[in-house]
Amino acid sequence: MPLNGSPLFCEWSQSLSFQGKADFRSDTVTRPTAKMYEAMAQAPLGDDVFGDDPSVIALEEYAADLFGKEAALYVPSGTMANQIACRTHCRRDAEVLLEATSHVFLYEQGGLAQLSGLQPRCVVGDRGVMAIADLETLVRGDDPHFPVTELLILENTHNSAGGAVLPFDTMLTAQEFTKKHNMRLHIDGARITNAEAATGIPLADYASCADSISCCLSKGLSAPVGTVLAGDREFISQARRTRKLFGGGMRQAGVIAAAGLVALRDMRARLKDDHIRAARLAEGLNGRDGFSVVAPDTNLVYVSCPGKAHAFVEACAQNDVMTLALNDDTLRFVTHKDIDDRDVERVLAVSLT
Ligand code: TLP
Repeated sequence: MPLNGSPLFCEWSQSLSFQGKADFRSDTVTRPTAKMYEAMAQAPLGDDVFGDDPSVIALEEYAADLFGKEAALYVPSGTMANQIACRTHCRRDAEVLLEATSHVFLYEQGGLAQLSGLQPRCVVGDRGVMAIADLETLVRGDDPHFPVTELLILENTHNSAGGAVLPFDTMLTAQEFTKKHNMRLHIDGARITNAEAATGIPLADYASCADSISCCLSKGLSAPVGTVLAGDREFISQARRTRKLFGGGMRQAGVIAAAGLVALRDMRARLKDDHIRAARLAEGLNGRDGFSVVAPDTNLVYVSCPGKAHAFVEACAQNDVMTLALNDDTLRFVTHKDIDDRDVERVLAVSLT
């Protein structure tokens, strides 16, 4: 039965509203679509730890195909996908090269060390882009004093670099570099679908550069929860073991995977609308009140506003606009499905005076 007309759906859709607030804190706040609720209500279920949940299997097969990889794994979050990938790719005496402002390094509680005993080695990038040639000197020689340089992580799009799209050339160079040194390459592709929307480069092309790639379903794609991790069959089978170790085996997970499948199939095409709104917001905020904003590639708008971020968040709140101050000098606005043109104008109407 279609859910749209049912009383249950009406109840749900009321709880979907942001009570009149425009929530720019993250694209993670996006609510599921009616089609997702419908898919969830009708999802055939099994037990995913036994490997027999048809809705999880359907999502994993679709994701593997979309990313041009042999297999994929459904996991609860982007953080878990990254941590599973690192743990699965690396031996215990390994070192991981990654960008100094990457999500894995900054925002995952030092999980590489906490969960897997891995040593991170950071490289400062330019808008998130590491100069791959500079990594050559970081590869450790064969010496029992040293950890083994085993993994390189790239983040695309790069969150802290303002949702910057990593140039495809950089990804190809990184692939060459990792192959040359018998290393693995993981892409934190939490927002790789935003890169796809911005460049038109197919997800499978991005994925072909790497040994593994994650893709969040719960950000701009609007599923309530979940991330897919794709790679070759052997990697995914080991990753499935690691997922269990990390407590990510989810039983009747089909009920959420069904929404994830709708997200991956239907929600990518609209992401460019978020990019257009982000560009409009950036343009409108740049130069006012001493703010400066670099034109965004995708849906993240970082605003440099020395000493004014908390005051602006407060002024926004007075106008039913929610946003984040990363510190008192930097604001972040994120556009997504539940932000429309009027919401952008609401931000632009906020004044500090
Ligand atoms: N990013 C969140 C916060 O954790 C900062 C956000 O609101 O942007 N990789 C990247 C590049 C991310 O931006 C995020 C989430 C993750 C991984 C982790 O995803 P989740 O939140 O699902 O664990």
